[in-house]
Amino acid sequence: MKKITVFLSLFTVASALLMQPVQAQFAKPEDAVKYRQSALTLISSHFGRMQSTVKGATPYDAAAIQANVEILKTLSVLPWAAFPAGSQANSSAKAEVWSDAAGFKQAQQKFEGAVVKLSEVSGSGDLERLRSAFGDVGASCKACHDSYRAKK
Ligand code: ASC
Repeated sequence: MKKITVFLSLFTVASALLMQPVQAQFAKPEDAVKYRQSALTLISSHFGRMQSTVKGATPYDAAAIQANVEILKTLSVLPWAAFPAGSQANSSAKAEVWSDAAGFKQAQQKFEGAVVKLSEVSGSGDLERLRSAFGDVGASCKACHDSYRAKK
């Protein structure tokens, strides 16, 4: 093999290895449970704090709402790597998280997409658009909880 071919092959392999996303690593199932519950708690906090604006009880500070939704967007992708098989115990996750992995994935994507849409209108100052996009995010939270979270 020519030197350049060897170099290119090694380069390709090295690049592929380097481009692997950093996988969430959990030493114990309970570490995964703690991680996802923490992320979902933060999501609930950053979602819920916009409620009074959406209800019209607090003035719509577009810059503040937009900054908050940016945080929510970052948070929205975090919980899903923390549902490794075998981590149902001591959590509210239903068996369907694993038995219906495709449906669970779809529910995540619906939520993430709704958050992206919310981020697109959050700085607009248009309360009606904010309310509608906020409602869609809430509906996606609820839909996933109805199917994949045990009732308390
Ligand atoms: C929240 C929160 C949820 C969702 C859900 C929306 O703020 O903690 O779980 O909204 O209630 O229906």
